[in-house]
Amino acid sequence: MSVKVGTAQTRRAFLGSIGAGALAMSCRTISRTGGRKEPPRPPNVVLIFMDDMGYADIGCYGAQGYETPHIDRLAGEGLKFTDFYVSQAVCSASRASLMTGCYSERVGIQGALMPWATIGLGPGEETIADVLKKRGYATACFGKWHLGHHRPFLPLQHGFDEYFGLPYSNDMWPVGFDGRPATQGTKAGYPVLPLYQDNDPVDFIRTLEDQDRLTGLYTEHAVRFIDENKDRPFFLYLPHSMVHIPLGVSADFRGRSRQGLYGDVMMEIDWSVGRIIERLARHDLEKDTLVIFTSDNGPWLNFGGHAGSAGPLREGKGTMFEGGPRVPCLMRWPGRIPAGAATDRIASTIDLLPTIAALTGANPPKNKIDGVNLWPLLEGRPGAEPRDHFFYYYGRQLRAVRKGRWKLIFPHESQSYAGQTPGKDGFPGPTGKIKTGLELYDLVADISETRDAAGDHPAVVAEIQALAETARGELGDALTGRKGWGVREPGRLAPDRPAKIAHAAVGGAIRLLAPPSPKYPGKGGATLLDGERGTFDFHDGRWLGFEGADFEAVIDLGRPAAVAKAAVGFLEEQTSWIFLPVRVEIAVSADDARYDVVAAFDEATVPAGGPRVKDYAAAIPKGAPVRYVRFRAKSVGTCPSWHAGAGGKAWMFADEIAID
Ligand SMILES: [Ca+2]
Ligand SMILES: [Ca+2]
Repeated sequence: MSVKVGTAQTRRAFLGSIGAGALAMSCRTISRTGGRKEPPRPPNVVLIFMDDMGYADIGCYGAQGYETPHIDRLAGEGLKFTDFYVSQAVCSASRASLMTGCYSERVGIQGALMPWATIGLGPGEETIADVLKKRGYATACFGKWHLGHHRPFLPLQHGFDEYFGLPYSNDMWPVGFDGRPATQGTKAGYPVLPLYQDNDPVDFIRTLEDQDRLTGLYTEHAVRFIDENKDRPFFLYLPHSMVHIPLGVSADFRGRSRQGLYGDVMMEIDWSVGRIIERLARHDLEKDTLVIFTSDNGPWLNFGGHAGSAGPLREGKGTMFEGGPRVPCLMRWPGRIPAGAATDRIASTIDLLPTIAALTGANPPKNKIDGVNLWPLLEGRPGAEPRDHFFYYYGRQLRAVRKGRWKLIFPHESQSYAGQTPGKDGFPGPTGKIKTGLELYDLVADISETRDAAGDHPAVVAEIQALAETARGELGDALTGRKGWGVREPGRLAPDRPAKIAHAAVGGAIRLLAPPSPKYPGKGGATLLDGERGTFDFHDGRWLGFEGADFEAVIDLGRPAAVAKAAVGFLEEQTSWIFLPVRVEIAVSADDARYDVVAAFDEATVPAGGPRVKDYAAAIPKGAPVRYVRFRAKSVGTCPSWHAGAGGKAWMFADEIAID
């Protein structure tokens, strides 16, 4: 604590002690702030991040049917970007880039992490919060994180002092689109949606009424945090769960807009922005605070009236046409960013970290990043163009590159909303597919990407192709089969034991009493004797999954042998309805007829945190030679009463049997 306060005081003391010579040297700084003294402390940063909000969902970007006066005020008193991009038009990839200043390829986070994901943002990655915390900032995240929900990946392990919110998307819950508990399909298999405080779940979002509270809850935390930290530099990251479906809004705003529930939710978000601006003003912090407002990707258009609008832009979320990655962005810092300004220069969320680091005097990350410092653009320096190109990745595919006004799209297959009838009342409609060729669009003359101009501008195509090659070499590209040399691994949860194991029965004969579920068949019984142990990821092909059923396997060593030890491993991942056996029994035999039980383990089924693997090992008493070893495991059968899936079929996952 004292370090943080001390940093601010040190800087203030330094500014107070500079002499005439130093003042002369810093006249450039003073002149661009209109004669005002430099702020007495590095600026606070408030970063408000929407979920699935489209390009045309704010008043000043053309929203219809509701007003957003507080958000528009950020534009009136700051800078409006018309050509601002997220790295990918999907939640986790987009957030990985926002937090690290990197294309998501570089940090190994793709798509939207599911509740059973065992990966997350790598421990070696430095986030905006990390760099600001080292600079002495108080840091907080209130809202949707979605960069890994296991403890090593949560905000407190990535530079934040405080966290409150959902660890992933608000639709990753066992509730149907009608708001009733889901009894079948993918949703039935989701765990109950937890609400975290710091590192632990403190509540659950079980109903649509619970969703109605989220915007208000996040806002109250944000306002309290500003109050508590008004005397020191702070970084407030407010990634709203809205306006991602299922939409939720408080009673104060329900029915207020002329655009249905979506408009109501946007009005509540606008209220929230107003509360934050008011709080900054109350503490006289407006001129000490950079406020940034943007979105993680464009609208999820097949949700119809429950989705936003991309306005003139083509397509939406999940595509790399402009409606997917191009989002509104407003930045306000009175006295430093000219009021009422607009820019059509290219900029991206990946540029926020280096920009903020430069503004605050924080050290940039040790690892290579992709972002550039946008400050020359923010302060309105004539001709500033800190970024002249942008790579549009989706998944591991480099789908397009923008250079200046031109966007070259590479041949790929994409999700498409065009020509589909959207759903309504919170239910999704279908999505289609579209195949593109090599297509060139002039985004200045043709913002909707309607006229392929590749044939008219071969030199532009060639120039952007060459640029694309640099990205493919460094960051990879699945469309051209390239692996990048500059990519880093995400963080992975891994069992605390070697992945490979040598033992006497590798490649041996095994008989299963009943086959595993066809959903998790591995390579059949051979999976249990291949010398490889399962990871924490039950999708890794190394586990045999048994649904609501017991397990029995018999190993035949081929001839009587001296056996000292026999063991078998099981996985537990309760959020995915996978439990340890309630009883494991290991028995040996010389003739496959008469078995002697050498060990039995009873396991109490109790609530447990993240995934774990447990090996059940028996020491075999010296005596008669052993040819057969039998493993029996009794399943808990159904999820216990305290579990979110109470009464549903429980899973049991077995892997490597080791014989020594
Ligand atoms: Ca999103
Ligand atoms: Ca194995």
